Amino acid sequence: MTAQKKITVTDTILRDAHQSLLATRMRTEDMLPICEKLDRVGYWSLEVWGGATFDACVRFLKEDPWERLRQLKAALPNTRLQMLLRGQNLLGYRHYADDVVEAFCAKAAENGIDVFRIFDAMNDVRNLEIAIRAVKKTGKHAQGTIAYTTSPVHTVEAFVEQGRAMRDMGVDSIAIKDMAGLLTPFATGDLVRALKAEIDLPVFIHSHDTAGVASMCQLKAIENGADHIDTAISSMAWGTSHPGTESMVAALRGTPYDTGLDLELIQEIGLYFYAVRKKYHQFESDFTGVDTRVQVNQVPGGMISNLANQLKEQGALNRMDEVLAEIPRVRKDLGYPPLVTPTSQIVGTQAFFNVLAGERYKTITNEVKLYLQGGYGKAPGTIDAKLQRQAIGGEEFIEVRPADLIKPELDKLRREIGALAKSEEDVLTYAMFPDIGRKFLEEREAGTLVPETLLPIPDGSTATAAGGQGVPTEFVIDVHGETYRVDITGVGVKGEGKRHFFLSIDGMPEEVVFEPLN
Ligand code: 3PY
Ligand code: ZN
Repeated sequence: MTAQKKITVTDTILRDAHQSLLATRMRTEDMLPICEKLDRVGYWSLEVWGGATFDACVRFLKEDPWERLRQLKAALPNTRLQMLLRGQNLLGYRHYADDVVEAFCAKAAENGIDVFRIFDAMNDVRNLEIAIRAVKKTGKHAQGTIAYTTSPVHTVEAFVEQGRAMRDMGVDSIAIKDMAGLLTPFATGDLVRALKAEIDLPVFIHSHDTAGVASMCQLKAIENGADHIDTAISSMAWGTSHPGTESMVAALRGTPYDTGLDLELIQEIGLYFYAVRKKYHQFESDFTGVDTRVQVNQVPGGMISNLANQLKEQGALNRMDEVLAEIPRVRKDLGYPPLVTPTSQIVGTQAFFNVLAGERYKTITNEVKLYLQGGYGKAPGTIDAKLQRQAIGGEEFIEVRPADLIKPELDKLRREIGALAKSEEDVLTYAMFPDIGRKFLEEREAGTLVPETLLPIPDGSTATAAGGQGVPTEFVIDVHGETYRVDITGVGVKGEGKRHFFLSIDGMPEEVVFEPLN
């Protein structure tokens, strides 16, 4: 008889679930009403902040992300709040100076974060060190993360070595972060067993269900000693999101691994998010369901939808398969980086150019050049030497930790943003995203912050939604040899004489305004 070992749970509903399914668009107003119930479930933590949520708040929702955090903290007094931090990249796409990393971690802790999951896209532990140290200084939980991927250099031993290095930096736990859904059940069992044998720390499993096998991975992980699983409430689970919370709670109930969570309460919460999800229907896409192709091309769902948008803009959606085939080749040339922010974008965009230009590396993006120069850290495998020479010529290769070359920048940022910043948190918002951060602070000052428009919820009859019974609302149109499917999803009136039509063109939401000519 196996001894009782309660498996603890983090629910990702307020961060990764909507980041994975709804382009990170869930608003705070849809989170707060359900917090009282979420707080009673007994989760080990709720992931509520970080990843792309900071960017989405400032860019699209026109919400202050710090204020969101404070409101969630007040509404969830009994549950640890967790965030995803991109190591030295914090919540942005470049490395920041150490003083910004330190200030950011301190402020995140002060505003309510209890658990920091810290990863680096290259798994270069030098890029984790400052953030781990800064979190430890606050007394909060620092979780070291393995960004899981598969390649000839990503062996169990290499991951265990990374685990040891993070343990030596003082982390409180280790997360296996499988952002693309590449884990398979038996590989998960082997990895967890090896980590638990070497490292005396709790192991957390974060596995996206893109290939449809994540719950099997979690079960194998648990059988091999994992302590903790990440899930998402069922109305925003599976596909590119996570195994459903209710399903995992039910699967483990009455076993030695019982989570002890209140299934009926979670089911009530599930109904709430079922309704909330409809409000964001315009952000649903064809790329968030189960797709086993990820096991072959290693391209995560979020990355596929970005590529689809890029290709669509160029009228080249028909070249998707070529780009998907090119991505693993670029990844190999770059020494097999895991595909996660920002390397997913770096590799994806280069693959896009390689295909559309009709010649590989005819154009090399600035980011790929910086990567080949060592500007994001050490590549896991060997970089293609010819490509590296072509990209960086005689320029120097960066051997040191990239942020060693960045001077302290907080004072300069403070001066630049001046009186627009009303707090140190505002300075950090500007630090993360100088353009959209400044715009946000300017609009706040002027009282002109307006969130992007949400399309009306279809009531099941598109004809009614478009404003006329029996009027056709779905069309197939041909433009210059390309065929598009157009659905009219809604009609509004705004301003004098202007008429707004909400369309979906090949599944992408668009707003078109018709104006009278005179
Ligand atoms: C992020 O960096 O936003 C992620 O969710 C990575 O998986
Ligand atoms: Zn994730």
